[in-house]
Amino acid sequence: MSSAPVFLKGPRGPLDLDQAVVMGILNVTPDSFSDGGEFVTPAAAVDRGLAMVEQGARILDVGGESTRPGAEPVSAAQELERVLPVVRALRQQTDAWISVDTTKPEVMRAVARAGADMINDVTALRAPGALEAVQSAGMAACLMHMQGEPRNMQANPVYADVVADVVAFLAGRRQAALDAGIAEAALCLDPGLGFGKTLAHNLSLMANLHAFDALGAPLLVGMSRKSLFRALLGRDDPLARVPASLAAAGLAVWQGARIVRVHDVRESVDAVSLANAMRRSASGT
Ligand code: PT1
Repeated sequence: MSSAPVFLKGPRGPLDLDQAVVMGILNVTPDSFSDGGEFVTPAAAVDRGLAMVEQGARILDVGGESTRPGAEPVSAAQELERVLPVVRALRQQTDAWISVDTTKPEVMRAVARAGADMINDVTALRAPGALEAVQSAGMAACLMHMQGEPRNMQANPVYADVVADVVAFLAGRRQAALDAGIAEAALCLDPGLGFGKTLAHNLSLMANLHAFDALGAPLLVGMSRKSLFRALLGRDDPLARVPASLAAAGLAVWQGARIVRVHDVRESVDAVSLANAMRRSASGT
């Protein structure tokens, strides 16, 4: 018995996701929560991105607007000033996929011209014009679930049934993307760990990733260094959350996640490789 190939379709061709891959976080914001805004100049961000590719990242996720709890929005002009030079330079120097973490259609259109492969949108392409921007560029997209907005999302998150609610939301956004003419193979989905969720909500999602199989799209998850590990383990320092983040990455891939979004690429590649090997062993391949 062989299962269908898993891949993501982008403007330059497919990204093979038969084995799960690591997406490296490349923040170009001055207020990034767990890397201290170290990588703010374009040249330094590009070096950091290329280093992550050497460490085994198959996707770089370039972000010019923080979406962590409490973050304030930035203008499209500000975001483009941060992100565009980095995307342009990376495109000339690597074949790895370039994803851009943005919610703004104006940014989506500009980074498409600069060679980005994918839009990672924590608002699941809900901004007016976002679906069209991705569709017309032929880019891939990650549609993520969030309750509320970054500024207030952790105030009092409430769900009837968090797993069922998030699955239903993603099914609806996937359908909206298909209706806008985006290819089925260009979509991946993300439960949005830490985005309007209590520790119990996050754990429920992390323990039930199989519930997302029915959606018929590769799953991306991001839990790297997030405050759910402070809530669970009392780790105030984001760096002290790395061991649990690695375990969580492995457990997510074991349950079928195909992309894990991480700060610590080298270490995460090992965790993902272990889980990939265990899945191959379990399936007899
Ligand atoms: C994510 C994600 C993202 N996370 C996708 N994109 C962030 N697709 C940015 C905390 O609780 O999971 N998936 N883009 C970062 N967001 C957060 C959220 C950072 C919560 C920190 C926390 O500490």
